[in-house]
Amino acid sequence: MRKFFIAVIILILLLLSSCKNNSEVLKIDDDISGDIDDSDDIMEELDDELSQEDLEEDSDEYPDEINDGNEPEIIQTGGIVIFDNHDLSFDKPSNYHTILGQGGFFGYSIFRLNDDYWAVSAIHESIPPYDFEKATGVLYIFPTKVKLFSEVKLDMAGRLTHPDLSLNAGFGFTVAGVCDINNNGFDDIVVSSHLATKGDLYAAGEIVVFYGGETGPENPIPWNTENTSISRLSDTYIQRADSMSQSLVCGDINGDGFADVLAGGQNAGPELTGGGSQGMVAFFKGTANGLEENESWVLLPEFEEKGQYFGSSMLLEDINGDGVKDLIVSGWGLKGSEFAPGGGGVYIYHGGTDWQNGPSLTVFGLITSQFGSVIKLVEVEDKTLLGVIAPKAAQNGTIYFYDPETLTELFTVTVPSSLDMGELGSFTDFDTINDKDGKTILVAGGKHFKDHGRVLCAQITPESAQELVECPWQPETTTGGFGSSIRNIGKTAGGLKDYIVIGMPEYLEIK
Ligand SMILES: [Ca+2]
Ligand SMILES: [Ca+2]
Ligand SMILES: [Ca+2]
Repeated sequence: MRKFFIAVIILILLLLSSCKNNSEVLKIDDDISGDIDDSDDIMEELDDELSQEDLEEDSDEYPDEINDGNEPEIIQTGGIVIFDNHDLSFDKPSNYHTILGQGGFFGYSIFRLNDDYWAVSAIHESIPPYDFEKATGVLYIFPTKVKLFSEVKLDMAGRLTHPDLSLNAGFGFTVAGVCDINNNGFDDIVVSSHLATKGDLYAAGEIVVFYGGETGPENPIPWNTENTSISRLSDTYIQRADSMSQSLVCGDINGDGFADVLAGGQNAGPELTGGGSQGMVAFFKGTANGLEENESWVLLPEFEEKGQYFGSSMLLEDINGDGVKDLIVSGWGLKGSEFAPGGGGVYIYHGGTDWQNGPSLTVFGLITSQFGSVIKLVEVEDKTLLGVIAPKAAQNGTIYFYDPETLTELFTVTVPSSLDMGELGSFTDFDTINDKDGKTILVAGGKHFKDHGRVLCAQITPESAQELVECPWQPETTTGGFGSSIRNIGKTAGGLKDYIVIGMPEYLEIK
């Protein structure tokens, strides 16, 4: 455990010494919010992000040197909890299934990839586990061909790592796909390494593509570290702390049959007068030989000012039903007008328009509300809504819901004053799931709600939401940042139940 602290301290020093400036250290990760220039605060924030506080206390309590073997051992495993929709009731606890990881924030993000696979990332997991000087990150690929997701175990998963085993690269922060980038009939996946270093450019970021192939006894999952490519920004743009690939989407954007990738980096973009950048989205072209190494073109926000974090999140879906995919880009400091301070915003670029001419639709949040920190398209009854988190709007944040076709606001969701979620907690993620009667339930998490994480529930329709309550089906007490990630992963192959998976990446196991 001591080694872990030394490694973390070295990492923090590295971060502080190599970033463009102090405030930008914090913008590497969209979880680390707030414009803080004081270095004590930075240490605090980084500590928080790396979730060391609990461990630090524990290691003081049980110093390695005098542990006689009788003291409990505390290990940060991380974990996920899986619930099925037949069990989600507003008046009783549910059966649930917990999978613990092997450290490195297992459960940081959760994805449904295709009919056959779903995935969970542990962005700081090491090989071997718990050797924190070798933190490469691991993406666990789980099969959907099981009877019930409640039978899934960690050792059923295939494990993908960064092909170069790069350390502290943020591998698996997000995943896009599946897509067919080389158009060979096999599904490819795109994995972020937004903190990857290029030369002396710390956290410039890389895009790692895993090209799919045949499965068989030797290859239980279609992806492996042999068949990969790495793309990054060209010398024209690449800079320290770009954080490029913190958001990723893929699809055939130019219509040539090869799926392309758009990658966002909230600190990327040409350096502005006075320093800093506004954030940038870059287009990487798919070809028969795989994803091109560098970008072909880029998108920038409408106003030239730093601290807009354009590209912090992205979605690519057909939101107006014309058969062509549309791009949704958020920046949690985006400005709606030249002289207004940034409150965060969302740009929509409709498919078929020249995206470099600017967005078709925009919406902006209240000043300093960090609107757009998380964006997600969710199914509500038979409609798709766009949900946007503004963590600093209201005491515990606000989730705004829009008709994505027009960006008309439909309703908002906040924590009612009757629920005490604590002063610090704000919404960190959300998703929806239909219960067995077909009613849509919004599940909204706060990794600091009640200090260590809690999820709130409300029945919602395309027009309105009931008041949030603590989801009665979750465990009575929750820890480990429970609710920091939430994903409806759908059904098992051939199954009837839907499942929702909730991450608790900071979970501590006491042995
Ligand atoms: Ca392919
Ligand atoms: Ca293409
Ligand atoms: Ca469209």
